[in-house]
Amino acid sequence: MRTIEANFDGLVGPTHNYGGLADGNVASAKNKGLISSPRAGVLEGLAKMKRLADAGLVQGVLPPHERPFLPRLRELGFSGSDKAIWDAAWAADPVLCRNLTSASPMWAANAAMVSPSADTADGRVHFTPANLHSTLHRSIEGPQTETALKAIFADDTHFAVHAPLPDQVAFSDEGAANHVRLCAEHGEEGVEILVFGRDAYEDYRGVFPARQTRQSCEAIARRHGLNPKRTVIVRQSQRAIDAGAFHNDVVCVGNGPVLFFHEFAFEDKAGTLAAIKAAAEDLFEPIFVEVPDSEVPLGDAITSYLFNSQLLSWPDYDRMVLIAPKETEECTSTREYCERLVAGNGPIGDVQYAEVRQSMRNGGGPACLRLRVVLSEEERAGVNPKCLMSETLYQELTAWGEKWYRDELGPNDLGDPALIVEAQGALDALTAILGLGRGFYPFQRG
Ligand code: SUG
Repeated sequence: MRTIEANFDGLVGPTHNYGGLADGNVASAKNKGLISSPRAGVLEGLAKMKRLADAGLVQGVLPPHERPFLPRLRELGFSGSDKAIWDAAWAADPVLCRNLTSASPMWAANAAMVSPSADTADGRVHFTPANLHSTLHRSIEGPQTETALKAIFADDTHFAVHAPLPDQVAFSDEGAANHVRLCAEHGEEGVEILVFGRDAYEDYRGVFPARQTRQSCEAIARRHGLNPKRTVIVRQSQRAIDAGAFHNDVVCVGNGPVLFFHEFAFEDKAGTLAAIKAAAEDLFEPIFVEVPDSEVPLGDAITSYLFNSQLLSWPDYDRMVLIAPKETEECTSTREYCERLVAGNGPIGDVQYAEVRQSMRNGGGPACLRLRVVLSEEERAGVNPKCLMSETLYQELTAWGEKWYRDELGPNDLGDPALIVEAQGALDALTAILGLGRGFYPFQRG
């Protein structure tokens, strides 16, 4: 039976904007206040999904969340109609309102940590939705992500969708962005690498926050039933975090036996590589593709997002393909590095550039937009088929985005209550397209 790696991409939401909300994310800070184009954003995302589906890869869709998130305002004491709540909240606390309007669930790599069935004690695919405790605008994502995963991976003979970790700073968790799985073949037992930025019990001092704790990684490994012998929990380098690598996937990506990473990705590089080798013993020989700082300075890696690429086993091709953002092509050091990379005889044979500029301006590259889920054929048959990309779904979602999404959204447009009506209309229509069931979103439950 063939086991594949599916990519589930977060659909860019109707309120996509540049809020400057993510501390430690250089692009988010730099582009704060720019005019966004939600329509261009959703179409770019769909084009990327279509490209992978057309190549024969399994591609899924994760729905955007309800934004602005009025249930939080109700919890915080605002009452009345949606418009009354929004008008009052916008007048009283526009910063809070902006935080509740971010389309950040599009970055599906932060939706959850996922362990394939080949790695787990009970032989099911395990998901832990991320609590995203570190940022106000993302800390509201976990419960809706859990609902979405349960709607898409509903069959509990194959799938275990956990609740997010406790919403507490010690268990701060950012999902698969800090997780790499190496293996010989997707369906075989692999090595799971969980990367944290700080220990919850230390007095962490950095230029920027370290979003993932060691304790959250340990808890996820336990609840997913991972084999301790095949699990590596390592520290991201503070140097990388301080330079703006707010997730490990800004400096590292893996696929199959290949780990592609920047020289300064890990706090203890030698120890990390030795631990991975030891964990892979008897399974496969890891292939380390290390990018030296002398060839790609850390700053270039972060602005170009070279590592925030999708490293993919490509149908009918014996080398891997790296889907990198256009910005990697536009940066001299990374473009030249990629040219040398594919000209060599290493495991990566092709670099293709994808235009995801709307997302990139918020610090989200091709790898941020996708959640990887390894699925056997049987497991795949248990996935909600309406969420899997096809020519028909692509056409439907394109028409849907063109109908409902604004071409432009500026910082002050977020105060417009008409945006609530539009966003809810769009999500109502989407619920039907993706077969998620009425009542999927809080606003549909009344
Ligand atoms: O959490 N940006 C996201 C980007 C997430 C990228 N994900 C991965 N690396 N996997 C974040 O920093 C910016 C939102 C704003 O400023 O409007 C934001 O949340």
